[in-house]
Amino acid sequence: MTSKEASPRESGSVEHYDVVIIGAGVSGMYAVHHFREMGLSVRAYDGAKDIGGTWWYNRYPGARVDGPGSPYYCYTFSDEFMKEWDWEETQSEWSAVLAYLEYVADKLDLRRDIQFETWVKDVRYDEAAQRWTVETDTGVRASAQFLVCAVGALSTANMPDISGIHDFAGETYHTGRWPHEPVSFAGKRVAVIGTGSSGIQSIPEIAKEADHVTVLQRTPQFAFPAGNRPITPEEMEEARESWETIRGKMLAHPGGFPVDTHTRSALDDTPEEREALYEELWKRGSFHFFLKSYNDIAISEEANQTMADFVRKKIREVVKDPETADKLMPDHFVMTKRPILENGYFETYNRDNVTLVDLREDPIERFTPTSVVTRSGEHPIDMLVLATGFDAISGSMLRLNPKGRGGRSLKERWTDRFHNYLGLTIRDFPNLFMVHGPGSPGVFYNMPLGAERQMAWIGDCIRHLREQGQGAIEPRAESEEAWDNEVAAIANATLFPRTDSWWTGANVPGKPRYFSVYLGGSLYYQRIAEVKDKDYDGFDFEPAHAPEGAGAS
Ligand code: N01
Repeated sequence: MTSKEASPRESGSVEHYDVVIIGAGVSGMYAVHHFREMGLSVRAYDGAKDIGGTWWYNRYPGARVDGPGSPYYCYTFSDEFMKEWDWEETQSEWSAVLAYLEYVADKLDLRRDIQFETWVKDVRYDEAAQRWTVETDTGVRASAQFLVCAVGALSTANMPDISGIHDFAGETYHTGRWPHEPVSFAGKRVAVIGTGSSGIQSIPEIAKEADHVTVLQRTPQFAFPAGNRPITPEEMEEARESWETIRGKMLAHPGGFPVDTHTRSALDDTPEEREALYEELWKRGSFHFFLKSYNDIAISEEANQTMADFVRKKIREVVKDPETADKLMPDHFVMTKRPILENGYFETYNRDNVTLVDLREDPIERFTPTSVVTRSGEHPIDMLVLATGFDAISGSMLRLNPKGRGGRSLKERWTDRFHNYLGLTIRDFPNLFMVHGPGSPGVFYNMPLGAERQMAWIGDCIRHLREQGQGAIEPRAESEEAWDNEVAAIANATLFPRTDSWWTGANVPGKPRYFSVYLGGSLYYQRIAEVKDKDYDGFDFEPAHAPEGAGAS
């Protein structure tokens, strides 16, 4: 692969780049490649020791791709990767995804433009220079005309605010910050808080080894068979041969996956027909249940109930103790919390060494150095696993807390809503671009592909600015308002906002409570292309204060 990257300049102790990228996960890695290919000088910073972002940190037992899976959770821009890389399972383990990302990083020699173990402490916009200045905890300082925040939609761990939790003196781990050293559960009594994807993936694995597992469940969840299986060499070969067609399908599909879209309502079928389809998809596992069933499960209460009842019935069939099964019955609209793929989760409750505590009836009252005490009594424990998720979508941007025009911080700007335009830009924060942030399809889209598509738009925008002799771009206030209304109108036509979830910010106390994801799927990419084609409609430009190259690289 060719690269025509420019060199950075140094002045004093400040390094100058065209683009600074924050984060070296799936999106940040692609950003390094994309902007380098444009001939821009780039530098990425990441607090971790190596590439991978969320895949670097989420290495708890059982962690796997819990989406439509391999081989389509991957970069699509290089035919070479598709030709060379063999995926071995449909729901790849975290280590296989990380191995793939390492292969990509080696292939593109990405690490030479990434500085690891470097936490960005402060980023602020210098209005006179029309540049971002970056301060890091290693003392490295940088300046760039453009700031790309690839900080991760699921990166900032949500530490539960449970009174007395710090009184517990035993080992404590968060699934999203799992240690790189082996963790042994053997002979230990383990409590797990949280039954989202991370809890549901890790609990069966922990239970196989631990002396006892106490699951502290706040909300019972719908979970579907992961249906993980090996990918045969023939299947891999077939995917390679039809890669062009597959890629075309991914680009056309609302979620970025190579599957046909739903065509009919659940209510068009008789109960028998529905049951037969649900049964067939249940047996196939993975995301087939959502991608290949009906088009109105997330829209119509009645349609939703047909699927919800089916899954509740399946849970009852598996869990032998009726009282435990009762506690496991989800009572929200199915799909309106992130669907979860499970590998033996419900069967785990048939084991003698697993106890389920329903926190809604039996809340945590306190911790002691050696136990968790709920209303009904004391549970002695040696280890606490927090599978409590993330301050998702907006949390990592707020943790970065850039300071824009007039030194105003993002925390001050985002008190009530996550104001943005196109899910990419924010007023008062010129030349700053978000990837997978609020207002974009982010977590509702195949994330590597989404990153490629957002980066293409950002690259075009940078090129436009440079060609037009402009120094800065930022959205107008009315553009942000109109975009917010568009995002809300799409979401409000569905059942999603009616359930408490990390999509609505309900998992983090004090967070603005609304559905901030653009739910229009691939329509989003049409919308941002329209804005570009209309010469960046809805944006204000500011002419370059100095010719490009003076103060910029
Ligand atoms: O987090 P979650 P996650 N007291 O927010 C509970 C992706 N992912 O890490 O539902 C008690 O879903 C909380 O309860 P409630 C995937 O997109 C991908 O599991 O808020 N309980 C919930 O049960 C996923 O959706 C992969 O009432 C508390 C749990 O903790 C997303 O990441 C693997 C609590 C958190 O569930 C997040 O999943 C894993 C409290 N104070 C995840 N606070 C792969 O693809 C929270 N909870 C590999």
